[in-house]
Amino acid sequence: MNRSAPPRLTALAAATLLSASVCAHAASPLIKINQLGFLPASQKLAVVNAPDATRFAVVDAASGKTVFEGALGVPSTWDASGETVRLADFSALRTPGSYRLVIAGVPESAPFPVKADAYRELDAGAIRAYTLNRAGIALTPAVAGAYARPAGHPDTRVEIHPSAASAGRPAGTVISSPKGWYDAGDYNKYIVNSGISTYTLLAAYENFPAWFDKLALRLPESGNGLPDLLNEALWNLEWMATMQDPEDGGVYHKLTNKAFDGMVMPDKATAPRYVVQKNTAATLDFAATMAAASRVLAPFDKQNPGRSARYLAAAEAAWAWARSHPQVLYQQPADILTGGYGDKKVDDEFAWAAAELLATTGKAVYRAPAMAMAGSSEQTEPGWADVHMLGWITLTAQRTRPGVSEAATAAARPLLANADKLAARWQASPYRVSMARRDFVWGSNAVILNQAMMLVAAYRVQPQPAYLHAAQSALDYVLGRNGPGISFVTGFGTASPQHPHHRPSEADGIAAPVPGWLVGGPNPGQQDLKACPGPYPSALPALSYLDDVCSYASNEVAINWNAPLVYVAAALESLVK
Ligand SMILES: [Ca+2]
Ligand SMILES: [Ca+2]
Repeated sequence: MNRSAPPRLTALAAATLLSASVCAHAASPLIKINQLGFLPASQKLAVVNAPDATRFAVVDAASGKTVFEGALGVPSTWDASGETVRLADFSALRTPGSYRLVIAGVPESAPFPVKADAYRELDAGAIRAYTLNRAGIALTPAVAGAYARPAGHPDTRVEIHPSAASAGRPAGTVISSPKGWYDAGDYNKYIVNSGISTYTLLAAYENFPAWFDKLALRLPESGNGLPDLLNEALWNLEWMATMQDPEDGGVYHKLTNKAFDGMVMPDKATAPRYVVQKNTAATLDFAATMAAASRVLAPFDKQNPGRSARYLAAAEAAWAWARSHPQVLYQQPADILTGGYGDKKVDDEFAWAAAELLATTGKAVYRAPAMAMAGSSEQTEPGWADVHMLGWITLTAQRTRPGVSEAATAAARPLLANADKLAARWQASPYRVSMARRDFVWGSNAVILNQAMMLVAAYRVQPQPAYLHAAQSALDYVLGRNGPGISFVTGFGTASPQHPHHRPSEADGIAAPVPGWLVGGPNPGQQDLKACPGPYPSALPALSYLDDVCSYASNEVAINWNAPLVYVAAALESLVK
């Protein structure tokens, strides 16, 4: 995934790509629809790339009998894909069943369901993708089925890299730092990206506990008294806790090889491992995540007495280190060639960490820094390098906790303004998606799902139907209502990625990729052209996607991309009534 500074396509660059593009999307279906279907009460939209068609029908998939008919919307051209499309709206169809969308002169859609719990297996699969990406554990057939594999990367003997040396831990000191998730298609573990990913899973539980309490995941820990989502989050939290220097509270940036492993299974990758430079962003992301974990895990303290307090103490020690080292920016050492995750701006990390610490402790000292970024924002969604909006989610959701209300009120204003902006863009879009053309960046599928997460957070403050509809559209988008017309989640939907840039998927000898992963998605930056001999099918932003293992810029997987998928699927299951 993209671990350098997040690129943003300029309008000029996008226009250039648009004019230079060729029409090469003949393989896309003409009816584009969420392949996993809809909840009975969902808004139900499909995009039809047949400008001359005027009517559509929904038929029972088995009998062919028409159950709904309607007029298509007015034709409109989506600049991101160059297609002129019409919308089919069959939201009024609420009867559970299996259906097809039928339009004269156009190949009909694959069958799709309308049913309760339409996204249950998806949500479970998206969480289990983390399980299958765990470091330091053998995955048994009982847990992993066909994807069982030996343990890799025990990380019980990890060296302090010279960039991380301190008086108490000089270079070459060996520490133990086991567990955690592999970050993406590679086998390294990065605190910055673990922060937003783990927080998002914790927030999913904190915001929708009833859904996750009944979502069984067949984990090694299942049945231990914790909800399975929290069991999965703990696998990474326990690793993160080892990344803090006990001497001073600072947090190492990453646990890494010197260079990326080859395309081999985890147990075949045995290069030496290092922890690298403590810095402000990693330490604050750690503080925020541990403060959230302390709060979310507090009701389950009996299962591991003292854990909640330990995590809070770790968070406060990290905060103190960052306050006394406010501008230590990550510098990739010359001999380290793995993902950078360098972040030049840390005011957002300060705001987020303060927000989590305020929500957990209620201490007045965190209030002003928690409110420091409660103004308007050009950014419409969080990402690993820009995390202040995560604080808005926590502050507004935890507004009744002691000491939080003032900061929650301050955060609600920009949260709602942001949702209004996204909803307006969604309403105006020919595809009915909240993305702007500039959002087709590395990991664009997570951009739209993080927008949906912000829409959901706003909906929980002020239940405007448009916020929820726009969030539904984001899920529809990644599950099929998109330029290529595929579900971007491995193993889910009638057509989905077969060749993600993911070492286990490539090396395991199983034809189907490891399931439950959201791939990065369309990215006209095409930063992997040198690695990809096969050309992309199109340069147009929404069609610039290549289902090839070479395509780390459009077809990699990553823990921070799956997290909003977990959140949004749970939110829709919980809120669409
Ligand atoms: Ca930042
Ligand atoms: Ca495979």
